[in-house]
Amino acid sequence: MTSEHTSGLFHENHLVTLQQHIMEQQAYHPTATGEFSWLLSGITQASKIIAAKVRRAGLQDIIGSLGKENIQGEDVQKLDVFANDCLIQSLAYRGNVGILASEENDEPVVIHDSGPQGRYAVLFDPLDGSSNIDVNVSIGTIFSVLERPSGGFSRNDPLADLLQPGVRQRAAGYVIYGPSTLFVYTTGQGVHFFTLDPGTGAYILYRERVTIPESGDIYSVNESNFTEFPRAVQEYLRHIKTSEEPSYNSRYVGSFVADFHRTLLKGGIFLYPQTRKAPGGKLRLLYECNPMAFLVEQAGGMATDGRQRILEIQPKTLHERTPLFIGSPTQVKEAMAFVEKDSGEGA
Ligand code: P6P
Repeated sequence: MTSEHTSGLFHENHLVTLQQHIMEQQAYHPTATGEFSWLLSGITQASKIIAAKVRRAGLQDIIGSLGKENIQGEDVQKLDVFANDCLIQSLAYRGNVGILASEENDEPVVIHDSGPQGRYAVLFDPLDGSSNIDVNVSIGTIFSVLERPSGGFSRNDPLADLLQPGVRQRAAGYVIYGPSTLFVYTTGQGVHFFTLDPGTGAYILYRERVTIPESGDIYSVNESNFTEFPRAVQEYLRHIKTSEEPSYNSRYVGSFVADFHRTLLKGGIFLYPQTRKAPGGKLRLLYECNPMAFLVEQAGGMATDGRQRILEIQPKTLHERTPLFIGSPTQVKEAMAFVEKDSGEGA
């Protein structure tokens, strides 16, 4: 059957589910037997349950706050807790996940502290952008997969197994709960998009080896923090606001997964620099910035804290934050040039 006879949902004339695609990826990881695909199917299973809940949020008492704060000092939404429980339940019984770490849990959750069952660690933000839930704006789940350096044999120090630089990630991705539910992932062999087919409950390949435009005309930043940004960032923003070639557009959803996804598709730059309120930046290194940095580099883009690759930062604590400049190489390099120039002058 030639391609013009297919609905476009068919990849090289056959429909590819996420499971098939992950199994194909196994070929690149000879050491990872089917267990890697089994682990990722734990994430997709949880995402389908979360997606169904998010879609019905207005019909059930699942919108709004639980009236308590998480370690980040943020108001915990009911759907945050639901999503967190889903991911922990789905991943705890994969038989190869030793440690889980979540934005919603102060400490890591140790599932298997020894043996091959403990081979992988999964870190996640279960429902990023949850403050947007009650205004029906896209939100998402972000995940990062590490292999425990001890090969699953814990040194009774789960944190040591988690505090690895982003270059060590085995897989990363996100689910965006928007007009459609998309699963985006990489295992180091490119970035791939899958759409959840509500009719069958299957994730179907939608785009393979997605690349970010080399340059883009959209910048994405919370402008209300302008006066709190470092001088170099203010200079950079003044520069792009007066730029005519390209003439920039501003887009800011306030949901990292949505802002990142648009940047990946249309190019440009997303930045969350340090501010007075967040002197180390707001976004978390291990389960927000590292996964997105892995994805954007796999798509040909860049991610830095203004000075160094995000993926090379050696984490010191589980919930640490970092300033973030991420997107098309042209825009990220230009932003870094302003930061470097400023530090040169400041030196
Ligand atoms: P601000 C959502 O709370 C979040 O963690 C990210 O999803 C988002 O990019 C950021 O915070 C928005 O922060 O300070 O602009 O509201």
